[in-house]
Amino acid sequence: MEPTDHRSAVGELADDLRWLEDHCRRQPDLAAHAGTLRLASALTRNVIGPFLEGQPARPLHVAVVGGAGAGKSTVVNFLAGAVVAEANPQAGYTRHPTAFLPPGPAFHWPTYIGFMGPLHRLAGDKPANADEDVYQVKRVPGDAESPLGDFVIWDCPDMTTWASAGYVSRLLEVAALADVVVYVASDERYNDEVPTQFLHLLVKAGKAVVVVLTKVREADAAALAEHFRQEILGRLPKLPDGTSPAVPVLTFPQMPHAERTDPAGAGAKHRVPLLNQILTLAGADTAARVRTVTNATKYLTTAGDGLLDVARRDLAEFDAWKAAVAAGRAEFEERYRKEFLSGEQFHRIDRYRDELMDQMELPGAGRLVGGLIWLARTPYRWTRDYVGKLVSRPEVYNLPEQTVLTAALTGWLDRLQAEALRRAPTHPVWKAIAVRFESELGPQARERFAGQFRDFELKETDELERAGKRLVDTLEKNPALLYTLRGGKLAVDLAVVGGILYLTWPPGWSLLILIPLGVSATHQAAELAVRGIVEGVRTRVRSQREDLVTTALTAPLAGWLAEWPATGGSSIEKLQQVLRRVPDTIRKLDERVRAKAAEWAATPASGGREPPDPPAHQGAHAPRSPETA
Ligand SMILES: Nc1nc2c(ncn2[C@@H]2O[C@H](COP(=O)(O)OP(=O)(O)O)[C@@H](O)[C@H]2O)c(=O)[nH]1
Ligand SMILES: [Mg+2]
Repeated sequence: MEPTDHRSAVGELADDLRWLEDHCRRQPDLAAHAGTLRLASALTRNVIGPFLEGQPARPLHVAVVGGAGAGKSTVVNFLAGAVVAEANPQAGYTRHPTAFLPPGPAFHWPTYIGFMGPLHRLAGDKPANADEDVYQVKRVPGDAESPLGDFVIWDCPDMTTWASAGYVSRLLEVAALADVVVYVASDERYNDEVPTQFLHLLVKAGKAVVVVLTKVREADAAALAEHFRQEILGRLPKLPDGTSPAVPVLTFPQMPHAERTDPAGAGAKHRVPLLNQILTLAGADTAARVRTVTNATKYLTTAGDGLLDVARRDLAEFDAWKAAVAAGRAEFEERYRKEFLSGEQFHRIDRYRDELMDQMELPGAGRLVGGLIWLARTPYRWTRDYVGKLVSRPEVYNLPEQTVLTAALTGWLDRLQAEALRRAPTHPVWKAIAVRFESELGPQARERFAGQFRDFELKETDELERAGKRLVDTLEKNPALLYTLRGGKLAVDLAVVGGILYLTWPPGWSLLILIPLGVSATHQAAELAVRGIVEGVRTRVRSQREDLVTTALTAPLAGWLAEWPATGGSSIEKLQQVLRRVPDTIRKLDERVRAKAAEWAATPASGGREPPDPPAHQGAHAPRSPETA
């Protein structure tokens, strides 16, 4: 990859995952999966992109997340050491994320293109409940040296449902960005399903997570923390090395108002352990950032397959459509065979048969002998025609070919439409087909078929003509064979007559019966031979016609129908593209991140942070520096 190739790769991957996310959002039962995809695309644009672009490690980001009313804003205030976030009893009050920058000199806010995706930085101040795709940046007031001096602290919207495209997406955007996540759960709702799923997702995505259980009665603290470890964290999948992910669990007690609103003073005894945990977890800046980025690519690499599951499932529906098209085609061909081909006599061939029989008759002088023999066959001819009329069944009325083909096409399309309608509620691929069937697919298919049919008609006439001609031409172009046959027939006739005369000598009245019988028998034999040849031709023509229907009509139409849902900028076309492209891009970015991480490791690491200031409050827990923890 060229030095700047990562930009297009990052943009492409983030866009592909975003597209897949939107695609999933259209299927309500895939809301959680859409969330996973959102996290993946946000990791790409907010973590991998800036890292490859050479953004410095500072500032690190700590995101405070959790269910409604869990105490997130309260925890944000404890991290900041001042009341900066609006703690509000109203659930779902915070609708967009707010970043709190530490006091002191402004630091470099990431300027990477695509950073935070669709979220715009809000200019000016807005209440936290403004429900827009924005984030706010505020500064922690005061100029005290804060222990989290190089962290941006994010207060996030609640995690209550996967189904909201709005604030869940904003939350995921920030969660992806975070180097450390503080997951807040209150004593009364610590095992709510959706926030727990969210916690699991964050841990699986390799985020450094600290859990804070709030509003816990002092007496229950240890037991609750243990219970949480067992029940909530215990359900997490093990790491590849067989250990469980290390997620520290802290408890915040029910705090009186005075403590809650004075985190650096009266509340410091609760604050310090939390700060310690975060500093411990984060470690040095560069190390923290490298871990955030490498965990992000690791997650994308291992979760990539799962992320694309939906795309694969959709393509499986597409395959089901193709199968329905193929089944319809088979039915079409079967119907053509049954309703037309089996009953079709190709009468044009009979004309060639008569021509062939005529050719067997002798020309010139031979015609006199032939005429006499013909005369002798008169009773046979009459009897044959009479019996023929008696035994021949009236010809079955065969439907015209075009009628059969048109009906078969209607059957094929009706069957497909019924299938699309039946499956429309189960999957968007079918729904899209069903919606566009009446107005687009049906008319377009008929139009194509009509065009193909004209072509088919020309070819079939041509084929029939050629088969018949070949029959007659064989004799016409081969005079030796023709004369042998003619002479042969005459010779047999004469031999039969001679034989009868010899056997019945002296001639009597019986000859009048025996000679016509004899020459009729030879003629009948000749006619049977010709008929056999002609029937062979008829069979060949029939199978040629069957092939022609396949190559000129059903195969091209089936091909077109099968691909129809994947054309015209449809989602299937895009799905195929995404499925091809995403694993490839993830691999490229992974390589690039590894290389860059190795570069960072080679340069002297920036040092650890100062431990938090000892709290003014008496009896507080002694702060631990990250190095000694
Ligand atoms: N009594 C008491 N109330 C708390 C405590 N922590 C949070 N609260 C209240 O719980 C409500 C929700 O807290 P908040 O931090 O806004 O939660 P968020 O919705 O997760 O941001 C607010 O009214 C807080 O004042 C606590 O320790 N004790
Ligand atoms: Mg809040």
